[in-house]
Amino acid sequence: MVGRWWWWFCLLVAAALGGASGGDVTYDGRSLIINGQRKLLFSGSIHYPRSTPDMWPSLITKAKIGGLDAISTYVFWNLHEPQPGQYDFSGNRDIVRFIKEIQAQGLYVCLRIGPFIEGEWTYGGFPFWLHDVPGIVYRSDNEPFKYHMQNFTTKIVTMMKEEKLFASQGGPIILSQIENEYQNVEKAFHEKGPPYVTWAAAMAVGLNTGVPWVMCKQDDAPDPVINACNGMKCGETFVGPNSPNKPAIWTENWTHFYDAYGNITKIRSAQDIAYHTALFIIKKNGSYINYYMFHGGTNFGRTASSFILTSYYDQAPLDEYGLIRQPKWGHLKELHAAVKLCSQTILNGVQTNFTLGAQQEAYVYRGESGECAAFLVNTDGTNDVEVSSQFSTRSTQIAVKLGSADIWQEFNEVIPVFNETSLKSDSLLEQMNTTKDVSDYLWYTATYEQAEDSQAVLNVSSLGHVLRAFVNGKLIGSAHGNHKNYSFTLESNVPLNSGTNNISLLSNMVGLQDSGAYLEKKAAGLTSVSIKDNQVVKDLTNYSWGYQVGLLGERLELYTEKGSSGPQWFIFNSSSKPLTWYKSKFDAPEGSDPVVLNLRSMGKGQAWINGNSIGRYWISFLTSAGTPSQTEYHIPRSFLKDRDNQLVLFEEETGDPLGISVDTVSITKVCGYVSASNPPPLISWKQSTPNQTNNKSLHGRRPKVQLRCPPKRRISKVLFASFGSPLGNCQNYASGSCHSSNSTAVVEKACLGKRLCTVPHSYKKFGGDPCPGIQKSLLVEVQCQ
Ligand SMILES: *[C@@H]1O[C@H](CO)[C@@H](O)[C@H](O)[C@H]1NC(C)=O
Ligand SMILES: *[C@@H]1O[C@H](CO)[C@@H](O)[C@H](O)[C@H]1NC(C)=O
Ligand SMILES: *[C@@H]1O[C@H](CO)[C@@H](O)[C@H](O)[C@H]1NC(C)=O
Ligand SMILES: *[C@@H]1O[C@H](CO)[C@@H](O)[C@H](O)[C@H]1NC(C)=O
Ligand SMILES: *[C@@H]1O[C@H](CO)[C@@H](O)[C@H](O)[C@H]1NC(C)=O
Ligand SMILES: *[C@@H]1O[C@H](CO)[C@@H](O)[C@H](O)[C@H]1NC(C)=O
Ligand SMILES: *[C@@H]1O[C@H](CO)[C@@H](O)[C@H](O)[C@H]1NC(C)=O
Ligand SMILES: *[C@@H]1O[C@H](CO)[C@@H](O)[C@H](O)[C@H]1NC(C)=O
Ligand SMILES: *[C@@H]1O[C@H](CO)[C@@H](O)[C@H](O)[C@H]1NC(C)=O
Ligand SMILES: *[C@@H]1O[C@H](CO)[C@@H](O)[C@H](O)[C@H]1NC(C)=O
Ligand SMILES: *[C@@H]1O[C@H](CO)[C@@H](O)[C@H](O)[C@H]1NC(C)=O
Ligand SMILES: CC(=O)N[C@H]1CO[C@H](CO)[C@@H](O)[C@@H]1O
Repeated sequence: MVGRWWWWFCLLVAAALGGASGGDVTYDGRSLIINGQRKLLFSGSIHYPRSTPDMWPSLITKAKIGGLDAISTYVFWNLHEPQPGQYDFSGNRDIVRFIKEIQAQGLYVCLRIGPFIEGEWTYGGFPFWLHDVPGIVYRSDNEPFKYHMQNFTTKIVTMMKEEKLFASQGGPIILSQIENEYQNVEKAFHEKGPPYVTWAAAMAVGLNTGVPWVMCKQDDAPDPVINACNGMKCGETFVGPNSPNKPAIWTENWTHFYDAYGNITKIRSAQDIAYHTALFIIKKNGSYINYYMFHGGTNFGRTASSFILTSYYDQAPLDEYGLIRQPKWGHLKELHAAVKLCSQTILNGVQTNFTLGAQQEAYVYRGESGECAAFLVNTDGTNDVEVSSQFSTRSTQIAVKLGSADIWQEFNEVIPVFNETSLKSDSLLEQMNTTKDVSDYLWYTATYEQAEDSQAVLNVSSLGHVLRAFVNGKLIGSAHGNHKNYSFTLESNVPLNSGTNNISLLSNMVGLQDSGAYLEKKAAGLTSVSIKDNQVVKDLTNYSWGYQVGLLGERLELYTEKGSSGPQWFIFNSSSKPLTWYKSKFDAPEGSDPVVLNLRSMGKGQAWINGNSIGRYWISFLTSAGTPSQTEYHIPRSFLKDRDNQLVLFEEETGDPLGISVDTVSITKVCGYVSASNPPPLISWKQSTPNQTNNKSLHGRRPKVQLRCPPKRRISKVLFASFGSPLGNCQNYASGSCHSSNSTAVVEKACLGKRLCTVPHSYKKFGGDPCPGIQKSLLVEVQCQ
């Protein structure tokens, strides 16, 4: 998609800048109106529980410098109300603190209450206790559900009002969301769907927040609720507001796409995001664009939904750790700055458009006093037009190796047997209904009598997600589903002893499902078990089963300070067994670079630092390229002390903890590229003939390469510099046939020892034209140290 681009041009700037707090918020067919003024707003999603409170200020600052006007967040019901009527707003659940931090930095807030949020968040944000409310049918015209939805929505709105956080009260919240992409499931609820939409809208509006509500992906959102678009290409796909006096709002312009275990990250280019954003403004009269995500962060603990990676939207403009990701962040920043300069003309002017070429169009906005703004759009997706770009390379350095056996201790999880379990049933129980989601794990145990030793085949079907089968204490097989299909079967040879055999099947969930209709009816766990012995199949599905919810290590809270200092631990035994807890200690790496736990040598499990879960890990689930989806797991700095940090792991497979290291992450290289025809020549025209281009092209800015190392780092080395016709791009380059021999010397002089430097694309600077008649580019990569 390199070929598509937009460019802008703005005359007689009528910039109106204002503070972000307070004021009446209304809207018309063009935009939100704040304090009587139309607004063209860029927003970005940052979810408070996917980072830590000490990270919030810098994430918000980087969003603001990147040109955002607003931060959008969901509200996470299952974090806030883990039990009915018991609320938790501590630590990274402190939504009021998060919103006040945004306010302090002068940005607006879009509060997406839901309270169904999907969001790749376990159970779509619903607390699991809803499952046991008698007669409940989620997200439909159902009294028990509506009661609890209203109860929680009211709780949040009341809290916000008490803290005076709505714009109508002088606060930063300018927009709220009720429900989430309901139209996707509405049909499944038949006649219970439409009245629910009407009810949800009226309930929300009745809470009198003084600011507008939106429903995303709900084309028939009832007045005065605004229908909004979600997706990657709202500039092409949005059907438009359902009333001429509602503005076009894009609540989720996906900056990337979420990742599941086994998936290869699909990168969405900066140019593609910016192109579709510009298109939405131009073609759909868009006036509010939210990037989903601007910062993704981390699914700590058990908060990821089924099969979703612990790392969330690492490819967003701010990466998982909050580091700026180039070129995405910088390219969007330029778009924002460009649009901002002309936003009043765009919002209040009259648009005309005309053709410049087969696939090039110009869109011109003219204001009342003659000011105008133009966008040039190239829809040609095939012809390569390289946009000037800045790249950064992130790398990890090993800080602490945990490779010596004497720093580790272990605890072998006990495999339960039938007669030691307290919960019994004559059938295979549904997993979530049995665990109530207090643990990922449920043991199904049985005994099996056998006349003589034999080789049999165990056959288990599961609705999800992972199974490890043990017979007489030995692992005989494992199997798992995937993000597309949670179901799977396990078929495994099993040696049976004469007499009583102990069958212990560990069924393991990797987060609850976050989407779809009738979530309350979803099922997981085992659905059939049989043993085939001597061609005779014995069906054990309706059989005497004993259950254990969770692990012994969980009951002992081995991951807490207290549990990890208990007497259960033994010295490390290098012959690793499945289902083993490991613990060790390490000192925090010096400095302030983000810290990760590199679990490259492990299989699957969960990790805790000083009692805080840093999430599930799954190294052994390989992508089609044969690599793990994620090996580095974020340890927020605030989880660490200077010395003696307690690391506890529960490993389900036979991982080797001696291969683990604690690493730091930093931007070590930055690269810039610019070519002569770049930026594309801006056009000017006479106001009387707007469809005529003046063939005298104007360069708005002199092309240059700008290099910027992260804070506290300086340019220590020029890795590559070529003024001429370098081949490739920042990710893969080489010198071309034309190359100024002065390239490296010129860049070294301009850049070495500096944090920031600029190298103009100019013959003079390089001591002359190295190859007249050939179009020149400049590509520079430097090391930051
Ligand atoms: C919400 O429910 C709780 C108990 O579950 C109750 O104490 C509270 O009054 C309810 N709030 C509203 C606004 O209905
Ligand atoms: C994972 O990859 C598969 C195969 O390419 C694709 O069908 C699926 O949509 C991907 N899932 C996610 C969550 O990216
Ligand atoms: C955008 O707004 C203009 C002026 O109000 C209107 O003529 C045009 O139809 C709108 N375009 C879309 C796609 O709604
Ligand atoms: C002007 O814009 C409209 C709406 O996007 C489009 O249908 C039309 O083809 C455009 N005209 C030109 C000349 O680009
Ligand atoms: C379980 O069965 C074994 C023998 O199969 C027996 O030794 C043990 O006492 C039983 N445990 C319980 C709790 O019944
Ligand atoms: C959950 O368990 C209860 C009884 O324990 C049963 O009545 C109900 O049908 C079960 N629900 C599901 C979805 O299995
Ligand atoms: C395993 O069990 C399933 C479900 O009962 C059955 O469909 C399948 O044929 C069985 N496979 C074997 C090899 O017995
Ligand atoms: C089954 O478990 C019981 C209780 O732990 C144990 O006494 C017995 O030896 C086990 N049987 C086999 C064949 O391992
Ligand atoms: C999911 O996997 C199960 C077991 O492998 C298989 O029977 C089923 O057909 C699959 N479902 C889909 C939708 O692919
Ligand atoms: C725009 O161009 C067309 C043909 O190229 C011409 O007929 C028309 O007069 C022009 N419009 C203006 C306002 O100059
Ligand atoms: C390098 O710069 C010097 C002047 O500073 C100039 O004479 C020379 O031609 C330049 N070399 C190239 C290859 O451009
Ligand atoms: C990756 C992905 O699912 N992209 C989707 C984004 O949304 C557009 C429509 O808005 C779809 O066409 C894409 O497939």
